[in-house]
Amino acid sequence: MTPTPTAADKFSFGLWTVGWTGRDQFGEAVRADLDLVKALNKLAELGAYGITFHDNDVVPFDATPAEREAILKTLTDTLASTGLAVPMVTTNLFSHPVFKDGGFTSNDRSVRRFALRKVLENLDLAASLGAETFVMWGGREGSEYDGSKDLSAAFDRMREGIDTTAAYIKEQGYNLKIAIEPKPNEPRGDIFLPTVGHALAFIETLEHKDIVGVNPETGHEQMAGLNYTHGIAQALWAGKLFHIDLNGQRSIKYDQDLVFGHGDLTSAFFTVDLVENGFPSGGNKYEGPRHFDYKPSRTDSYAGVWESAKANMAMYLLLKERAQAFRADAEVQEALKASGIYELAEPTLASGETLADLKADKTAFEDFDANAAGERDFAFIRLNQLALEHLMGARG
Ligand code: 3MF
Ligand code: MG
Ligand code: MG
Repeated sequence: MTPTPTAADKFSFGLWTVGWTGRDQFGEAVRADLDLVKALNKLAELGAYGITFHDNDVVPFDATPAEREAILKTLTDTLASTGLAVPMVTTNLFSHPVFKDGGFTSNDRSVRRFALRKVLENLDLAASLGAETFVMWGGREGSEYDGSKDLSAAFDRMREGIDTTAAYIKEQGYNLKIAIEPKPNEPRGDIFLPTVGHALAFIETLEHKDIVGVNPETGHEQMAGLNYTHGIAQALWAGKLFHIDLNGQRSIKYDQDLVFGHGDLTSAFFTVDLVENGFPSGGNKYEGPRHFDYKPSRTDSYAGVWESAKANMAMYLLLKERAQAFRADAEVQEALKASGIYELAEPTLASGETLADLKADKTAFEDFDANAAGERDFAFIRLNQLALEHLMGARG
């Protein structure tokens, strides 16, 4: 039986996901435009608790102020009638030709000033809708040719753009945090801040780093051959996991944006295990939305689009059931213990122990039997087999 999602599961969807009409590099749209009211009604009916959007997913780039107001009225009315929340808002600084060399890091200063204004306008909207996270994905911030950018100046401008955005949030008293979304490439040949690690290091250089974190996406890390669970774990550990984009990716290739779990299923199991069950010995826990950022395959009609929305939530809930059963299994607990996983939480030096104490402790070095310790069987294979048996529904 597939579990039924409820608002308590905190599932949210980008409007650009179910609303993707299938236009890609090689082909035209395969589905008609999706009406805003219909999208919200359908997502609420399927069990989502929230929606997210780029400014231009809702209000066209060239809308007049009157048109903007009318569309936003429809949006707020439909949010009220469906009960859907808007936990996150983001700005499109990548579609219009003006952003072809980036927004915050375009070589053209007038474009950078325009990008900043576009972001400020959208922050006002985000705050008015009660959003708590403002995602910044710099899809066009990057280059195809290394000689086309002064890279040091580009990082200065990126820092200026994000610090100015953060300063505005504080000045206005908005309850918003910024989450930088890393991606290695696509649409630019190389995008600045390509991985979670690059973004975390960059954040440390900001004046307003207290309200800036990350929004890691499954496929973006996996496109670079990296481990998504490790990425969100490091962000969590650093207190910087403000939001997540869940989807599916099969190995290092173009950005597939598959349904969550339809890519690397084993990795998805450990992602859900971490998000739902936390670190084995405690630590920071992710409490934010379970947000899906995927693309319904262009082979499918709208019936398939709604199936894909359901599939994301079903995959998550099925993995959650299995991850909970995994942790609750006495044999797994015993295998975890045997693997030394709880020993890792014990500090290497005892509380108050000095380096002189360590040097004086002959059992740590002079009398330590490295050969005997080298023979320890951590039994990680058995532990992983137990995890996979749970994943496959073969146990409990
Ligand atoms: C691209 C993405 C983006 C971001 C979005 C901010 C269009 O691969 O993942 O989606 O998620 O711009 O949330
Ligand atoms: Mg993406
Ligand atoms: Mg994304």
